[in-house]
Amino acid sequence: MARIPSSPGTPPSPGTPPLPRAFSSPRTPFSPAFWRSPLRGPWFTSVLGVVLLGGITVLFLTGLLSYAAYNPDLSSVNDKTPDKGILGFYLFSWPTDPHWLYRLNQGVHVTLGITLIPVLLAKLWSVVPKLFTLPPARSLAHALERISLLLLVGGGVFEFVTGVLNVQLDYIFPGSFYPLHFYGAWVFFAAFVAHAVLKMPMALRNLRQLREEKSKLVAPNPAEPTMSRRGALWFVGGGSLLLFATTVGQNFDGPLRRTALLAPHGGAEPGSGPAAFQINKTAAYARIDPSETSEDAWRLVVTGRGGTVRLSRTELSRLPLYSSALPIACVEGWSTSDQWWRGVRLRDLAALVGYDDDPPDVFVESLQRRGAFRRAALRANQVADPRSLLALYVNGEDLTPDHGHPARIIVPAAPGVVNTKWVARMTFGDL
Ligand SMILES: Nc1nc2c(c(=O)[nH]1)N[C@H]1C(S)=C(S)[C@@H](COP(=O)(O)O)O[C@H]1N2
Ligand SMILES: [Mo]
Repeated sequence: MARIPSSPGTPPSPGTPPLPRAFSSPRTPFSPAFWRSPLRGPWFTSVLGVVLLGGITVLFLTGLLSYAAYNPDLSSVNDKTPDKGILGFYLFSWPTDPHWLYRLNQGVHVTLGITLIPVLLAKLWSVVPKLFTLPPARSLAHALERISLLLLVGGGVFEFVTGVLNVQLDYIFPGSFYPLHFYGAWVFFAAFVAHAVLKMPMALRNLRQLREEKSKLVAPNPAEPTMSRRGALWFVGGGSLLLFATTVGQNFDGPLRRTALLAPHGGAEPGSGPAAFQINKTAAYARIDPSETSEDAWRLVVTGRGGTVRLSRTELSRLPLYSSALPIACVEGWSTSDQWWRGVRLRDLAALVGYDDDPPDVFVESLQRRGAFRRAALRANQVADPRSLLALYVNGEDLTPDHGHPARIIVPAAPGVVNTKWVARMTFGDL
């Protein structure tokens, strides 16, 4: 984009007027003349800033909601950030309506986050001379401003990097991703709010008058322009559009999913047939031993105040069965459209062990022996919802091993994480 001397002291290219003495070599990033792009200036920075103001606010809110969706205050197994303290002040019982609530929330969070990457990078590029200002601090107020800038830039980059790594590398830091991303979000957002409050009036002025104010961002010795400012914005916007177009498809089925070239859960659906929708962890990955899931070996153990019941899969399939059309919506931002699940209502299982019309919370454990998502707690409102099932079938066929055979949980509006697969044990009541 901009022509920047490759090394300090590079002679000016032919055609460039000779430099005033003050701007000539030696040049380092600490001298304003080092930064020569004519694109830098208050207008360009302000446009990007306003886009990020809206976008990052939505990212923060959907991120907080995503944490609440786990019902972390219900049970320690749901809480991936147990030391959150007062940062959990806003938590609430996650509802079961509308049934696509988490799908929408997380689709927006991840898709928007990825789409904003070019805007974030352009914004950093546009203000990079400021990061090199010397002296580092002229006064206490200036020192505080620079520290907040460091938290802003560092926090922003950290949130985008941890988010993308988690999506792309499939829980590269199991368990630790959540606290990193959660605490990082609070630090980043605090610096972001301070920055927005301080800069907003100036940004609005910059946008309205469309002429260059005196600003440290304007290169004192600009290079020849290679594109216009509007052209640069279109370039950034085009990058965002490209990322959006190659990500958003992971929230849909069929041909649309195949457009999600950048998403690990994009592309073609796995296999064919009724169970050909995305799989998070396969049975082999979770080390589910087929000998433990056979009709003879597997028993569902249900416990409550009325005692314990053990049911084979055949016995379960003779209980009243119901259907619900519900999606799988993963924290990583991919989701399926509604699938037809068929199985036993969770509240009917509660009734079997002593809770006739007051279904309580339930703690669900999988056959899986290792892994952060082998157990989860569901709240009473989720158990009571007639669409919440212990599913035995999906789309008219037996569950496949990868989708949780012999039985798996499916709950409306909830994150994929609580839809425990290969269920072995359910404990109703005091968690
Ligand atoms: N036992 C067990 N259940 C699990 C998981 C797991 O790792 N182990 N992953 C969960 C997550 S994170 C998601 S998104 C869904 C995915 O369900 P699917 O593979 O059937 O699409 O299963 C959930 N159930
Ligand atoms: Mo997930």
